Amino acid sequence: MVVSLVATAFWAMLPAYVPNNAAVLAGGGRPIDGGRTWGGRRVLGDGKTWRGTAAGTLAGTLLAVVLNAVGPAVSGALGVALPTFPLAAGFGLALGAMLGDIGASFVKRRSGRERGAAFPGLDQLDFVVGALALAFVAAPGWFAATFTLPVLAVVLVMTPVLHVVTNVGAYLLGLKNEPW
Ligand code: CTP
Ligand code: K
Ligand code: MG
Repeated sequence: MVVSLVATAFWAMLPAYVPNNAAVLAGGGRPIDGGRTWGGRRVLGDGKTWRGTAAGTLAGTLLAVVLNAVGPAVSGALGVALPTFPLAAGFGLALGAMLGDIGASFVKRRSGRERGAAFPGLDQLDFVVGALALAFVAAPGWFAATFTLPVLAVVLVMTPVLHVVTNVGAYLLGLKNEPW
């Protein structure tokens, strides 16, 4: 029961977990805000780029396609009926994760935090909220069937833990400038 819930939650969120990491690897180039400021501060900052956003969205969407291909084998091995992703769901999770992160940067700049500054709580959940919201809009039937209340509860507890672990890992590997 618990194994099934955790496996389902993790699998369903994988297309939302990968985009931010892909953006770290692929990011750079022209910032989305084009250097513009609002109220004396950058609208988003140099950490939100077109290339990182496109790469992250593509990576998450492609991952959903790959998960669909290997899903039956993994489901069989675990004895858990893992969800499959309609294209709209994979795309919604991936783009939503990126948009949630971008929205958080907007909030951080408005509250005076420079690029890279930590905002505990927001940093760990911004992309989850964005991913779930856009998946709900893009594929409502799939969303309702997949994210039952117990699965949602696991997602909200598990994601911050995974986020901290992957970001500390990426920092130790020299891929990220800050461990958050
Ligand atoms: N990145 C990107 N485009 C995005 C998101 C991330 O290019 N939409 C890349 C940037 O190189 C960024 C790095 O991934 O510096 C780390 O992402 P993140 O921690 O989200 O950005 P920060 O640089 O910390 O900026 P912010 O304070 O705005 O979150
Ligand atoms: K972030
Ligand atoms: Mg950061």
